[in-house]
Amino acid sequence: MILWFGEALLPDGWANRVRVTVSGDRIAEVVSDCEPGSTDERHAVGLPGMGNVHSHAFQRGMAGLSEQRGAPDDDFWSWREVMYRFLDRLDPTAIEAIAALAFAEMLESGYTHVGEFHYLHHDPAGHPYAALATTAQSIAAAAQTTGIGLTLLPVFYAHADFGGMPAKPGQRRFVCDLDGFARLYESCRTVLRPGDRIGLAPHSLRAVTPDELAVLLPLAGEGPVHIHAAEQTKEVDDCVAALGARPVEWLLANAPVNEHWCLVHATHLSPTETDALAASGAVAGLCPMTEANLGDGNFPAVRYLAGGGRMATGTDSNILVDAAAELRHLEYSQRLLHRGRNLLASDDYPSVGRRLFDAALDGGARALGVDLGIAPGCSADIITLATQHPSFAAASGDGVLDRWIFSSRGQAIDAVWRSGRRVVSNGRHHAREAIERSYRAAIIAVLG
Ligand code: NGQ
Ligand code: ZN
Repeated sequence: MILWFGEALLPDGWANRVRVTVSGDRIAEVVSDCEPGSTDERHAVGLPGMGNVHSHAFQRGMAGLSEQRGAPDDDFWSWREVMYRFLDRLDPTAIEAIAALAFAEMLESGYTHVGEFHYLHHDPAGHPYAALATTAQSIAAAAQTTGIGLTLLPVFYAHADFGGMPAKPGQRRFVCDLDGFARLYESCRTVLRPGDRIGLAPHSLRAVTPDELAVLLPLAGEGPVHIHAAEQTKEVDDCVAALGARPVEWLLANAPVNEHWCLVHATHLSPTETDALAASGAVAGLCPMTEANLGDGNFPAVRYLAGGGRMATGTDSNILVDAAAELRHLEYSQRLLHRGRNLLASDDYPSVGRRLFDAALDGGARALGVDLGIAPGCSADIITLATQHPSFAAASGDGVLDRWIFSSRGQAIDAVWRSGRRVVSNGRHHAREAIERSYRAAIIAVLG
């Protein structure tokens, strides 16, 4: 298959009249400034598919269900109780159906690879399934149905809080001991397809003790390591009390944090931590829509990016799955904080959209352990924008990204190819109808 784009964003920038030869699941050749062949499929704009570094797919099924007041002081922790009650009812079939809708929406919004931070391991009674990786298999099946690339991140979860507190009943589906987890991790490998990846996910410093973390890390090998870092000020305070340091400070001092690591919700950072995290090479996994939804706080993105920090986005709770909206929200969070505009642009990158797209593409690829980009050898993960959308009138180059991210109301994607296969046309996933049917049936069964 050969795709031809009027313009395309390549690793070294925009190029015009670009011919992309796809061979099987990979990009074989990219040539700029050339005429389309008579059978080439022509599109106006080609962009590389993005990486979504943080998803809990099952939470898509409760999107919109936790927006009613339970108590006057509702917060992240009370939301978590609602989330625990929801997940209590999910069987492997429901997990697959819900994940399939989340993954289809990711593809429709421009994400072609997802890091699934997977901790719903055991049956509703908290017993391991006979086949240990049963729910990971549900996730892999949803990835297979939708075509999205998967970096499976099996989560080690052992404690309710700092100090090795025993897990609560609501956490029984997550909890493993170290030996059990090592077996589960190995089983999880068996559900992956070619091109999928696996990475290690110690849940958080709340749920994993320093000793456990040290035992776990060799499992990761050269693969990615993802951990929830500092999402809530309460967890920062509790970490100081228990470990004598703030979570990111502690990790940087006590764990081999490097470019294989992704610190998810590195929200609450001191200026010193911000600079040190930026210098570490690790990726900050930012989930601006979920972090707003949960009332987490604002990540110091201006200082972090100025310090050369790496970042990527995640859809986390999947409250609203939209790659462009995550980037927009990140910039807007900084505008509200600093009362300025175009805060995440720079001298080299006057376009906010381009700066954030490039940063998230690079950080996403690193955190997921894959190559993303329109370049020979990369998986053929490509998106085209619906340039007939009025938001794109007279746009080109970085202006296309700015208009997509800031003004297109989620109707900007036309087609998506993942691994050389077209999975989205006219903004709609090819299997959407069947996926929606299964999703509805699953939600009705769970809530009914
Ligand atoms: C999660 N979500 O693992 O799904 C968490 C809530 C926790 C976010 N942190 C559970 N956004 O952190 O204990
Ligand atoms: Zn999370």
